[in-house]
Amino acid sequence: MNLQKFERYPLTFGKTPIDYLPRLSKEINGNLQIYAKRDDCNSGLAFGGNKLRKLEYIVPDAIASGADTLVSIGGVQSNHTRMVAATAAKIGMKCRLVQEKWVPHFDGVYDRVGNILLTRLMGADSRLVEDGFDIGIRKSYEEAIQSVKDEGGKPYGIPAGASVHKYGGLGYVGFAEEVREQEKELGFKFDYFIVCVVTGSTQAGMIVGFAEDNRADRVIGIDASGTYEQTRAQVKQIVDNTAEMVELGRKVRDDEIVIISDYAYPAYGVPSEETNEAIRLAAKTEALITDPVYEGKSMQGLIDLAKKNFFPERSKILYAHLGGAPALNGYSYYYKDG
Ligand code: 5PA
Repeated sequence: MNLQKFERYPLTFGKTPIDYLPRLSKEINGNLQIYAKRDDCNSGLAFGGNKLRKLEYIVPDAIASGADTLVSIGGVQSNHTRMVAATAAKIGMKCRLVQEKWVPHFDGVYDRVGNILLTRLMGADSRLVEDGFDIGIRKSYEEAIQSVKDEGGKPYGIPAGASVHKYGGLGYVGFAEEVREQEKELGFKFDYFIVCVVTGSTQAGMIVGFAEDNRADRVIGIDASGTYEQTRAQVKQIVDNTAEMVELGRKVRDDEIVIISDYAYPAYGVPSEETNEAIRLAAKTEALITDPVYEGKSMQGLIDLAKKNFFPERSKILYAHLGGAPALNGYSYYYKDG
């Protein structure tokens, strides 16, 4: 495998810490050891998160293209658009965003706090549109690219979640390489990895990265999209493309792609009571802050699978914490009593 041949523009601090979570482990299943890889604290740029690992491999291409404006898309409380806004500010480009009504959630300040507040603060031109949830390439996104051209600018498009971009999967191949190095220092290997999946390139990158030492099927994707078929197809497409680019040397099989769809209910961006209980438990036992859209759902999945004895006794599990906490502010009513 060859990741080194790709240019990388540093946006993160470097290796992210791996933290042991003894109180959470004991609370949910005393026979397991649960750790978190803290990609939620990976950067000083606007609270960081998983998108920066991906953007590190995309920025060199954006700069080389001669663009002056990054264009991207997400929901109103998108973490991805926050990270694109941060990247644009940091590299001195403009930023145009479309933020769609992906979530049927009606908190009065939803479009003024959390991610979108930070996005606006960093100077991005963020435009709210009414279209509903879809992880694919959208008309509104293509129109945003065109609008920059019409104004004489040079746009560089980054699709939802930086996923359906030729370099979108590379960042999380790097995550797997980093974990392998950290495992040497720790003196043990992880048996399972838990990762939230929506637009797909985070899990897809991890699958390719861990295929190198035959652990691809130990990457358990917890779907938070609520559109499992589409997400799975997108993961597969990114896996195939990324495996070829990094010269994995073999095809990743279908049965090596593991995505569990049981925790995405009631809808993308809407937490269930079980999601909220998972968020509270991680916060109360480990001060680990997860959000109602993404990490709260993968935390819920981890807790439920651990309680159901999905993992053999004494398994060591690495929960990938991908960020997203700013969105909590848009959901304050759920947590008014803790
Ligand atoms: C997101 C995505 P993928 O989209 O790569 O599958 O990652 C899922 C994910 N955790 C997991 C957090 C905190 C995330 O923000 N967020 C999107 C966004 O617009 O923010 C792309 C959907």
